[in-house]
Amino acid sequence: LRRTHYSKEVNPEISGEEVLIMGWVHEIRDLGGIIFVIIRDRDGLVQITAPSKKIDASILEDLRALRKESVVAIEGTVQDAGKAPNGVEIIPAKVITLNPAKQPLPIDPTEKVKAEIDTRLNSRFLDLRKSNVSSIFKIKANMLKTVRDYFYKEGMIEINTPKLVASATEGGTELFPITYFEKEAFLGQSPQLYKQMMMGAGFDKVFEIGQIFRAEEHDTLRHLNEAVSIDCEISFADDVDVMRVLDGMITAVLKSTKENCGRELEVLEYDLSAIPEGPFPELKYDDAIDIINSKGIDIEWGEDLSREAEKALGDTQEGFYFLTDWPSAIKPFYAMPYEDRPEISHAFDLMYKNLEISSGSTRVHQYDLLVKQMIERDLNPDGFGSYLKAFEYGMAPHAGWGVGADRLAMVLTGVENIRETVLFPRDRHRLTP
Ligand code: ATP
Ligand code: AMO
Repeated sequence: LRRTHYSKEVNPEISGEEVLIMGWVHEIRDLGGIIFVIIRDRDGLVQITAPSKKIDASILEDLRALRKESVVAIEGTVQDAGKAPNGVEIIPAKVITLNPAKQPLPIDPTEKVKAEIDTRLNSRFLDLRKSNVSSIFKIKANMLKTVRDYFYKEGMIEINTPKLVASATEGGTELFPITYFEKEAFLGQSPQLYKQMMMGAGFDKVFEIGQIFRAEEHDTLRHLNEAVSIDCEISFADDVDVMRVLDGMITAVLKSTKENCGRELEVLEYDLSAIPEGPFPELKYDDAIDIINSKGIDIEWGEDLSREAEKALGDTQEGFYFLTDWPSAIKPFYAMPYEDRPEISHAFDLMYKNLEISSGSTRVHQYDLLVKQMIERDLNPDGFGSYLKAFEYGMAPHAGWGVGADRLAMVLTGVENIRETVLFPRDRHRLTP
């Protein structure tokens, strides 16, 4: 028994041919004189049409015995049919159930009955059979491929750094502690320290696409406890240089989504907004504070943007924009302060409306300044020995950023809840499936 065609390959061009398709029973309509069965595979739907006068009684019986979401193989002849998906139907000659689905189903993949996201996630394998759900992951896969192609074209080397680590990297978010034999260890929050050490290793330009773990207690539509981060680090570069690498990457991703994922966007009923060309607009932190204050939101210079502030600011911006020149005190120890105005740093965030997509900066490459900045943030330099060592023996000046891949996928698909962009999301309450 061997599949000959995917559903999308069953089209009027092969009318008259014998085919064998395999997939899931999407729908059964028994009108007495005629039975319609819709079969679904990864790529779409195909209709099986069985007029009782023309078809063997035993085949009609097999069709009537089918249950929704069972896995089947159907052999038959393709013929033109205006009203069917793809403009063709299959007249069945053989119907084989490869694996029956238990009934009733925990959720309805045809979406006649809508389910809440929690119910859907509990039966995620079934939920993922829906084309509007799988479309998100096809777009995300295309995004990751485009990102990789872009980095390779830019001459960057792909790296994999440890996710079992000995210390924190990002202030503010919490770490997940684990037991590492007789030592305490943590799940990595960011490849930050390792990608910087690679600048000391002379790799010049590196990138990594990998999991990050953050013990964020709060439950929002944009935070996960396990996320995917797209990280890059470039030697002999500053914040402005890496901002151009970043907006170049975002533009490449937007273009390729429009080019390669038209069908998926259609299924999602999402019209990807106009693709920005050239450098994205920049807004200084100082000016952002003025705008936010002018909207009646009280926020002092030096504070991080509250959710309310991000929203008010986002309302005044179109699409992607950089927030630059952040107060040094609210940026991590590795961000480079301005020489003439050390209270602000060469650090930026990339925003899409009110959603933070990326953070980056020119990094501190001088050992003494790095240690000073750690101490100012109540971090003990002793805990960073192997990282700091790389700054004593010839560290190239460098800059870089990290993009939340799942957040970027939200922008590409128009979904409001970050959980929609992750196959098996990990949030404050969910550790299974
Ligand atoms: P980053 O990756 O830099 O942490 P982010 O987009 O995750 O960026 P945060 O800085 O974590 O954003 O938080 C942005 C805003 O989200 C905060 O200023 C606050 O309004 C809200 N927020 C953060 N932490 C919490 C929390 N524990 N509970 C509720 N809201 C929070
Ligand atoms: P930051 O902490 O801002 O910076 O993280 C970078 C980007 O990762 C995404 N992100 C998340 N996405 C989902 N859930 C989360 N809990 C979560 N936390 C972060 C966001 C964010 O902008 N080392 C620096 C990057 C650098 O400077 O190179 C860092 O980790 O989109």
